[in-house]
Order: sequence, then C-alpha cells, then structure tokens
Amino acid sequence: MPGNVLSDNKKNMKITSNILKHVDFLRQKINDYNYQYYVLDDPSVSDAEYDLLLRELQAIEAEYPSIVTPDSPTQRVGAAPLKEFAEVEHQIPMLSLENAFTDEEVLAFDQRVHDRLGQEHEIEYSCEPKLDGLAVSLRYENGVFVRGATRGDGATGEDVTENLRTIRTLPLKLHGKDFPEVLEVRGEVYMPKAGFAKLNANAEKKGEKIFANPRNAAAGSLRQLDSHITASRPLSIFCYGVGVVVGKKLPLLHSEILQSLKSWGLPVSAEASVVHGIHQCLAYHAEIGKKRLKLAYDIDGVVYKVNSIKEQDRLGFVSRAPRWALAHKFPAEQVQTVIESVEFQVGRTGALTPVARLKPVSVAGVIVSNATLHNMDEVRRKEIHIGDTVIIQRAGDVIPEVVSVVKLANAKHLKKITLPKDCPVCHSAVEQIEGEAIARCSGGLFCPAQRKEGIKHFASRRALDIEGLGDKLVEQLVDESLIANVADLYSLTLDQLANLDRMGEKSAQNLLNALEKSKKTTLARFLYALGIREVGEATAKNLANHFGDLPPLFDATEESLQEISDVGPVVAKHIVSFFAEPHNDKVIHQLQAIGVHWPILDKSQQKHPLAGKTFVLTGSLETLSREEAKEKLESLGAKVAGSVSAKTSCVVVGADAGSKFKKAKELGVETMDEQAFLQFLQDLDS
Ligand code: 9MJ
Repeated sequence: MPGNVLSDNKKNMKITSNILKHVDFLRQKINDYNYQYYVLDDPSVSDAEYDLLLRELQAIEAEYPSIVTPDSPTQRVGAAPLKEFAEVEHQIPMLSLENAFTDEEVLAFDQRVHDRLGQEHEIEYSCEPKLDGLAVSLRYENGVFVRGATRGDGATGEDVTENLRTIRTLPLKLHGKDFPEVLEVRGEVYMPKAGFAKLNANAEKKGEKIFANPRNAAAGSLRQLDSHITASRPLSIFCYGVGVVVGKKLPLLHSEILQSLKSWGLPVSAEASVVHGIHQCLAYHAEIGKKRLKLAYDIDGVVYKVNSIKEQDRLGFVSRAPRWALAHKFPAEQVQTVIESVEFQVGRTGALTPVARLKPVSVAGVIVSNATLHNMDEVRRKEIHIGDTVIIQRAGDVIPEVVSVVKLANAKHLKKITLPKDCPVCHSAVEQIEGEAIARCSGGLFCPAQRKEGIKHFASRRALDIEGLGDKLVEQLVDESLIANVADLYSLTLDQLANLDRMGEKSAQNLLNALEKSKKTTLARFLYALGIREVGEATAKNLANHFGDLPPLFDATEESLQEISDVGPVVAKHIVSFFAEPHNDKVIHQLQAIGVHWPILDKSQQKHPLAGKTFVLTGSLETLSREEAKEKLESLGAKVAGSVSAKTSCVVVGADAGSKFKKAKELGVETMDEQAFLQFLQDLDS
C-alpha cells in the first residue's frame, strides 16, 4: 500500500493525479474490505486496519471536498435530513407475491403453471428463502448506485437513496465491468436477528421505544428522514430480481441472473437453489423450515420462481402478483391464552365482527391482546365461549385469530357469546339476512363507527392516499364533530387541526398539503375510495375503464353493469343502490365542487370494443389457454359465459368441441375457430 500522501504542506497542495490515484486506491480497498466483512462474512484485515484506511480517506475528502463522489465509502454515514421523501415511479411495477400455506395450494400453483405453459414435463424452479423485510429497488447507472426506492404501492414508492447508501452490504459501486449500463435491482432490506436484539437492548437501557420485531425495526429505520439514524441501525439487504435493464442482455434463467448479481458484488441469498418439479420445492420448504431458527435473519417462508425467464414472460402476472412465483409461507406461530371478554366491532359496511379480548401473550415477538373471531357462524362452529382457553395464531401482518378451543375437563364459568340486538356504537338495530354469516348495524351513515371506517378507507393508501390522516386522527375528528363525511375533510382549517391531540402546526400543515394533493386522483381510485360494497380495486378499475367518467356510471342500470367483467348481479345491485342514495350523491358532488378531479378517459382510451358482447369458449385451444383467452376477451370488455344461449354473441370453438358447438349451430349463434379467433383479436388490436 502506498504511504500516507498527506504531507505537511498539504493545505497548499493542488489536487494532483497522485492524490486522485491514491483516493481511488483507498476507495477500492475499503470497498473490498467492506464486501469481505459484510457480505462474505470473511474479513481479511483487522477492524483497526480498516478504520485507519477509512479515516485516511475521510481526511483527504475533507481537505478536497470536490473529489467526494456519491459512491465513495465515506458516504455511508448519512446525509443532511430531508423534509419529506420524493416519489419514485417504478418504470416496471414492483410486484408482490401470491401466498400459499398448504401443500395442496402449492400443487395447485404448479398445476396452473403446467396448464398455462401447456407443458407436461417437470418445471424447473428457483427456490429462495422469503425474507420478512421491506422490498426496495436499487438503480445503478454505469455501475454506480444512483437511486433507491421503497416498493410503496408497487407503482410508486419513496426515494430512500440516502438511507440505502448507509447499508454496508449494498455496494455503492458494482464489481467488475460487465454490468449493464442501467441496472435496477430488486431486493429486501432486513435487520439481522442479532442486530435487532442489540438495538432493542440499547433502546431499553436508554428508556427508548422498543421495536416489536425485526421487520418493524427495518421499516422504521429505512423510513427515517434523517439518514444518520438509518446509518446507526444494523440493516442489511438481499437481492432477488431485476427491473429495468439497459445496454446488456441478462441470462435467460432466473438462477443465472442471481449469479450475475452476485458477481457484481450484490448480496444474494446463499440458500437459493434450483430444483426440478414441485415435489423438490416442497422438500426445499421442509429443509429451510428446519434451518430457519439457525439463520441470522427472520424468514416467513420460501419463494418458488419458474426458472426460465421466457416461461415467466409467457405466464405474465395477474393483478399485482406474477403467475410464475409463489410464496410458500411457514405455518403461523400458535400460542395458548384465555378469552377474557368479547366485544363487537362495527366495520365500514356495518358488519359486526366479534373480537376476543385476550389475556396478553407474546406471539412471534408481538404482544397480542385481541383476536378476531370473524363472525357468529365461526363462533358457533368452533364452540368458543368467554372464559375458554384457546389457541391463537398470527401470520405476518394479519390480525391474530382464534384457531381452536382447548377442551379442558375443569373448564368452568364459561359464558356464551351472543350477538347484540343493537349496534354497540349507535344503538340502531342489528340485522342479519337469512343465510348470511354477517350481521350488520342498520344505522348506515348515522353510525359513527361506519362513518369513521368509511373515512379511513377513503384516506387509505390505495384510495385517495391522504398521508398523515391515520386511524386515530379520523376517530378524533369524528368524535369532536369536526367532520361527518369525507367531503368535510377538505374544509378543515389549520387552527382546527393544530389544536387536536398530538398535532402541532407543522403536522397540521402537512395534512392540509396532503389533502390538497389528494384532490388530483384517478377515477379508479376515487371509485374504490367511495367504499361501495363489494367494489374492490380491480372492480373499480374495470368500472373506470368502462365508463371513463362518473356521469355514465350514475346512469348505469343493474343489467348494463353486468356487462363489465368482474361485475355480477350482487355487485351491480350494490353499485346502483349506492348512487341512488341521495346522501352519497351529495357527498360526491361536494367532493367535485371542492376540486377532487381525475383525467377523463376518452373512448379510444377505454378500449372496450367488445362491451355488451358475450362469448363462450369450448374445446381446447392450441395457442393459448382457456384462461388466457377469457382474460383477453374480458380486457376488451366482453363477458365470457359458461353456456350457450340465444343471447350469446359468439362461440369460440377449439379442438374436440362438443355440445356447445352443436347448440350454437342450432340457435344460429356465430362461431369462430381458433384461427379466426386469433385474427379477430389481432384486428381489434390494430
Ligand atoms: C423475498 N421477500 O425474500 C421476492 N422475496 O419476487 C424473494 N420476494 C419477490 N423474491 C418477485 N426472495 C416479487 C417478490
């Protein structure tokens, strides 16, 4: 190693090529040592030696600030605090994973993959542990880490570049030379178990807040506006995929992409493994399950991915999850406790949910004192009473639930759980429709509980995404009669907000800004935010695409609504009765008058040339699966029915078609063979 270049007359020194060379040398050495220590867990120098090099580099950079580069190892200590995180739009959406808990669900996944690919032989899968952390995207340009973002809602995340820079296992500069010009890597930020234990032990000593589990600690650390705080937290990262790639073709196997990431210095799980067939996946699940406690980090299952990228592309994705991957979760941790009492919570649609108040117990590192009993049918089926000793479980972030009752011979003082006749919140009558498991408060928007839940839903992330309007705040606003409905949110003043509990002028102003920002939305988000029964995100999107704007939706009938994919008679009824309710009409108009708006989709954007048409698929198609054909037709606005009637617009006839083809001919319904069908789709596309 060359000697220290800082000579006595350093102040007078110009930045010479010698200095630059030496700085380069120091950075390279420190990066190598970092990698050996943090990623390979195999240091080749002592901590003291490492510190000496880092301090030397820091001293030179302090002397010549213009030579500091963002990928210098000195830049891991944190940058100036931010006011807020900027938004980052993911060019390629960051998908989540479909979950499976049982072997049957895993086998069904494999069957779907086989069916879609039309493949008989065993599928090659890449298996990985499923880390319980936070998904992030890392962008490297010419090998230098330039931006990192959280997953957010999959489409837009938060720019947490400065925080990610502090993670020692994340290379600020990629190794080697054969990386793509632009490489977006996807991975999971997590906190190793040992670091978590140390962090909490320190916090406890200082009387500070203790984190419930490593996942919460990782999330809390990554979303710090002051990256110095993040730098003090023991975060790490594993990479498991790629997003945007420019300037180089990556290998065509997922396992080989992981190898490439590893060769560029990115940390990849050492447990990742390629297997043949779904039974080897199940064996992998069992093997990792046995190792789980010995691993240095928390995992909540394993992930199976179809290894061939070409096959992944053919499989595509549904909603927000790829069809080529599955998270096989470990069973939820179960513990025993006692039900001390039962209360009924009133949801957004008035549904009464029995909630057990429990003798507090620790489940998977979290103290649990409430568990859902779902509904009265479940209470009866599981024979649950107040005073019972029960098994409860908590899986991931899901609300804990009562699994079963422990039958004790000496159980006494058991009390029956009964559905109240009146709503516990507004005292309106409780109604239960024959044959339905769910009982509801009949108070509608008179019921403060329903109003609160409706407002929370309206403000939620996937709806109007009003940042800072949390559950507690909504409850306070309704309880203090500052708001009665969602439109009232937009008339709140700085004074009103700043005077609330736990609010200062700054957070009040932030909330007003967030409310202003939420006015610019999309029709799909707005429809979802309204909280119409049975209208989830997917249906809201279909409605928005079909109608383009609100007025035609106001005029829609139950029959016309059922032409839209996803909308059956029940949903259609809910939609019509929602818009027929004068109160809803008034609130929607108030919201629009206040300035809530969305881009109106014109006819060409709606792309629903087959709206109003009903197709039937019969026989087997060669070039696409029945599911693919159905989705394609539905995306164009058609309805796909299971049987042929005089109302059917067209029957698509594959090989070995039987009675449906015959019936179509009898009724004079138009038919198309596969070739004609493909041509028909192509013509519509062009
Ligand atoms: C985790 N959480 O460990 C994925 N993940 O792949 C792994 N998550 C993923 N893969 C596609 N190993 C979407 C998410």
